[in-house]
Amino acid sequence: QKLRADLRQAIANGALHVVYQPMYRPDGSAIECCEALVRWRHPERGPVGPNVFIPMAEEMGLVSQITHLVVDRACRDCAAWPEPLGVSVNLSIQDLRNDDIVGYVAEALKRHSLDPSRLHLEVTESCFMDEPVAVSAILNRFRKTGVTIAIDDFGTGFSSLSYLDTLPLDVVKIDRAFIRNLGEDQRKLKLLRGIVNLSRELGLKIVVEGVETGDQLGLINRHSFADLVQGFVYSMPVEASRIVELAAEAA
Ligand code: G
Ligand code: G
Ligand code: MN
Ligand code: NA
Repeated sequence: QKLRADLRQAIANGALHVVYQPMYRPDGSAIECCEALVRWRHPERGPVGPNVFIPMAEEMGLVSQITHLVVDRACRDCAAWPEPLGVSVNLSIQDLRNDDIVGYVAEALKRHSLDPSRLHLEVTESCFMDEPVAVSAILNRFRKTGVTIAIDDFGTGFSSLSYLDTLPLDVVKIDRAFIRNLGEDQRKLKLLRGIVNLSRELGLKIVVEGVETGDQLGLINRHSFADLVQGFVYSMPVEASRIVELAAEAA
């Protein structure tokens, strides 16, 4: 209960922080985009993870305020990075229940003079399962404004593969569950190859998430499974200012 009150106050005070995790070309030769990840440092408890406080904010009806904060910071920070480096923001299902988000995003892009194509929005599979019609309507409106749309945590839900075709998607982010134990598991490998081939046929870009080891990266490269790689093997989430250095080092 106290934690909820503290969260409400942190949101009101803008006391949340945003870090960024780069998505690299598979050979490490460039960073193309960075995922914005929100952080909360509680004055007494220390860091509280978004796995804890995002569901709380959703229950409290406050998650859209967090989204607004993250969108604004992400646009501001990305505008200071070298072009065409992009930034990717996670949306909650609650954001997609309210048309206001489309206008808010457009204003944030204008406020920071950021080209819409540099902003990516990540929506999880479960959003589509819950409310496919409403979600696809709002994503279509976003698409018209020129932002890039990604489906996040792909392969963890039970969504129909037909969503890949019917929704206005540009990017598929394959969940890290697929990457774990990939080396030993022939069936997992075949499943991953199927998803990758299907996505490519549909013209979607593939981000493989949660790549932790050199072995995993090697396997992904041998099979050409990724257009971009995100994971600890390349970088942890870092401060916005560090992204410029990492981008220069990669090049
Ligand atoms: O950064 P970390 O691995 O702790 O994130 C845990 C979860 O929280 C992930 O599923 C991630 O998508 C989610 N998350 C992180 N930042 C945000 C955010 O700004 N908005 C929303 N809705 N989810 C976020
Ligand atoms: O659900 P989503 O994909 O938005 O979550 C991103 C989260 O994954 C971030 O909180 C980030 O901290 C975490 N993450 C990023 N790279 C790795 C990785 O290589 N391994 C693991 N286990 N988690 C990662
Ligand atoms: Mn994500
Ligand atoms: Na994910």
